[in-house]
Amino acid sequence: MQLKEQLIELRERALSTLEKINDTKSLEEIRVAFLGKKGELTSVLKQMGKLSAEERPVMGALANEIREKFEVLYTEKNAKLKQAELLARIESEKIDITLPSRGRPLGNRHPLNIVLDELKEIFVSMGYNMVYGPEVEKTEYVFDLLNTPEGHPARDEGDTFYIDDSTILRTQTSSVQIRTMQDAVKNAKLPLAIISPGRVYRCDEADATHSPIFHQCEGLVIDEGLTFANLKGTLEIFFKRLYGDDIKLRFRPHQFPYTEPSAEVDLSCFKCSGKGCRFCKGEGWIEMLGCGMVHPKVLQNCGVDSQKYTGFAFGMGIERITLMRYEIDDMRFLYENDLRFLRQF
Ligand code: 2NM
Repeated sequence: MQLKEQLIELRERALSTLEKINDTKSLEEIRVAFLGKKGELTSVLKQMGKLSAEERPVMGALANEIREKFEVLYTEKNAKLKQAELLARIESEKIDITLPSRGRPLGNRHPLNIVLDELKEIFVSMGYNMVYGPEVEKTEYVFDLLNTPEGHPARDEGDTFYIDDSTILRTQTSSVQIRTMQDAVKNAKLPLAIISPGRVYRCDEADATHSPIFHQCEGLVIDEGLTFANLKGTLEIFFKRLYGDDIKLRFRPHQFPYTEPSAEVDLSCFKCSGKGCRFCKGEGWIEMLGCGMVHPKVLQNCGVDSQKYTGFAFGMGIERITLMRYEIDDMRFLYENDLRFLRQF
């Protein structure tokens, strides 16, 4: 076949194929098959060498015209198909933003944290600072400096989680008070008033009133001229703020190695107001905390001048305060993470 006829046949075929194409992928295939390095038009052009000098420019012009025509149609078609494909994609990926969202239910605070926050708020409003310390402690800070020597029942391995001979999980937060007193002496920061809320550990079987991990808040005030009257007044204000003005406090003599004199404090029963009921086991009173005037030996152990300063301290269990606050009769509810319980607060 003559080159001219080949070119014309090629043009008819290319243009009619182009006409029928309906997607960009096939369009690209056609472009390669026609104009690519090994494309049909290219291979026809390679035969130009065989032509005579007169024929060559004529055929060249025809080939160029075919290529230009193809390219114009190709560009038009490509734009049209791309636009159609984009629209199809937008349609298929459409998101219905009018659907209502699934919602994220808000959680609520744990009763222990509600009580802890109230307690902090009351003491901070009375001028106390909050201090924290390590839960893994040296026996020196939890026992020795607190006037609790070796052999004392409070150090018993049956009650305390020992890590080694001189390291324990703290059984009370008093080690924070010891560190704070030492620091206050070193940096001339006396007088001081602090609370030390935190987690403490004891080898107890979990039951309605015990847990091996629980929370305490201890307090310590050191100043010149403090007496037991200041301690009583402070605790009275605290519990009235927490439970209301009707609550009564009863101080019973007690013994702690780190305070002298010491007392345990009972509160009038929230259920029966002192008449005696199931909750207070007929007593009318519920034991709530321990307290006392800091033992002069403890002050001296921390470098505090016990001739110049006196101090009072107290310690209370957050769980016990929480149970009473919300009339919960089993401590285990606080740890079971049962939403039916937790959602009530
Ligand atoms: C209690 C009861 C009574 C107490 C004493 C001290 C310190 F460090 F000042 F000596 N801190 N905490 C204390 C006193 C703790 O818990 C039932």
